[in-house]
Amino acid sequence: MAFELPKLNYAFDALEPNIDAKTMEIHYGKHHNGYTNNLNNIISGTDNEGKSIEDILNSLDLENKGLRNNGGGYYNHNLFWEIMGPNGGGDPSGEISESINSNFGSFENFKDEFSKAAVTRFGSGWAWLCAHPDGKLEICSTANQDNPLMPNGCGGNPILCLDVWEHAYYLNYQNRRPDYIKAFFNVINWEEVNNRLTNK
Ligand code: MN3
Repeated sequence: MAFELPKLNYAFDALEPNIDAKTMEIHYGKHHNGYTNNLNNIISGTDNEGKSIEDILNSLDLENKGLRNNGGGYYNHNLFWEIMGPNGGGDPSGEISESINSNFGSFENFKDEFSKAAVTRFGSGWAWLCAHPDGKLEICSTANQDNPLMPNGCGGNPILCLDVWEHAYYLNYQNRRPDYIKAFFNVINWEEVNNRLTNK
């Protein structure tokens, strides 16, 4: 069973003006679709065929650059689309709110630390929020399409991510990555982040 490009739960223009429709169309339809097709071609006929994407990434040989880049690209964008939405933004509520407050002191502190991880990732990559089994939340960032599930990652369960590749923002924000990061907070679907934290 091959991996499929997941259906978007909202229209390309649903995240305007924070993320523009053209960027969404190209990012989802070209970039994510490309990672999906490449991943399927790479695992076809190998031991990885039929495994979950999480299992593939957990047991990844980092020297396998094709699988690393495309398997990561497939997983990362799946999560990215899900944790955003047209009715997003605002302050988190429920368990995620309590967990953010106890791990980072306040939502404002969390925003500062997450934004810093996203701004300071040099070149292409991602910023992450991961939940560890002991209740600890951890912010990390990864290069290219690497992610926390890989053997070189911070581990834990990724519950929030932000794509800081230029393809994610350049049409609308050009070199202004900090403005894009600020806008991202207007479209975070905290309900979905909360579901991931509580494994619903
Ligand atoms: Mn991307």
